[in-house]
Amino acid sequence: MINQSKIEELNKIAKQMVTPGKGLLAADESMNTVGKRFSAISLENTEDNRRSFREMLLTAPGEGQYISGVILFDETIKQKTGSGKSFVEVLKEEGILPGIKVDQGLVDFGTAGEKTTKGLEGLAGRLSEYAALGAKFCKWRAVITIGQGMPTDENIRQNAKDLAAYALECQKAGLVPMVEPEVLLDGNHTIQQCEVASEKILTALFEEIKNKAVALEGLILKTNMVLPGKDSGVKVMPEEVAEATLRVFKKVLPNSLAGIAFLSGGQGEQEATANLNAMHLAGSLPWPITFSYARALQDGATKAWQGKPENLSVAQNVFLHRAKMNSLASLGKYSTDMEKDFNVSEAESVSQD
Ligand code: 5MM
Repeated sequence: MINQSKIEELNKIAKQMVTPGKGLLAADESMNTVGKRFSAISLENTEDNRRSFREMLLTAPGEGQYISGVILFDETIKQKTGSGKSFVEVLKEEGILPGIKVDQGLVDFGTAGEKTTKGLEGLAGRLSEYAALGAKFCKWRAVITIGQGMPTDENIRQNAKDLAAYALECQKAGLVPMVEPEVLLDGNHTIQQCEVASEKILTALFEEIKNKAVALEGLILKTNMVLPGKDSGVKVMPEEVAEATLRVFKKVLPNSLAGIAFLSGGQGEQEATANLNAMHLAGSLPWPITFSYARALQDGATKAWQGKPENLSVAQNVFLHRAKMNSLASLGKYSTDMEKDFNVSEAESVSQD
């Protein structure tokens, strides 16, 4: 059981994470995932290139207007800018909360391709280390696969139990847990199948959260929007995505949950923005809802950057534009016309040699 004064502190941080008009940047890619992003721009996956990449994202001037928190990776929370300032310090100066991914990646569950997430072993020790480094919140991602006979009830239950166990450990350590169950976009499933899978995992997750007496006021849910599979060939309008997603949330989520932040999951940048915007046009909601994107905030900036110092300021402008569009979407004030105001030709004139 978490005591009341700790719950109040957690609630303060959680509220700050979902401040109206702000959202989160997920910059917690593990080594392999950064490697994939870098191979798209033909950049070697070295420690220094990863540091420069994070520096490009974390030092964009004024990003604290749009970004409330950044999820860092173990290596990144210990790194410094080229001029020697720690990334944690850089974020604090912008009024941004430093967060940290504390799961240790996916492992096989059964033989059909389902996964669970490892990282509970030694978690308490890692949490106190991260808290000492300045982290204020944590993230743990579990993935749910839709396919032949999947997701299984066993996989849903195990992921829900692990997420709840992680969340309780975080709260004991004074860190706000962000629980991230992600129903993957991969596959040719329908939007209805995604809705069913999303409802199942969220139902199980909030049952386990209740069983463990995790304080809802100090908890952030990071999850997927309800969408058809990316190989289904079906395109749905933002209104339909919002309707299906909010139907699940209203059915399953307790009102006292501190907030919700979406992952982008492989949606295009503008698609993720438009879908978030639509959530805010569908009437008032009991929870603040915002973004916690990785790819949908980073892709354009990464392409503009190409790993070249001479592209830094253009790349940061691309990033700031995307952050601003999502900030507006988190208030229901975005329209696609706003994309035209951005000087794309400047972003395209970067050196790619
Ligand atoms: C940054 O990507 C995170 C996963 O990284 P690894 O697979 O390398 O561990 C991921 O948890 C991320 O925070 C969310 O999935 C959101 O990212 P997207 O790109 O889906 O918005």
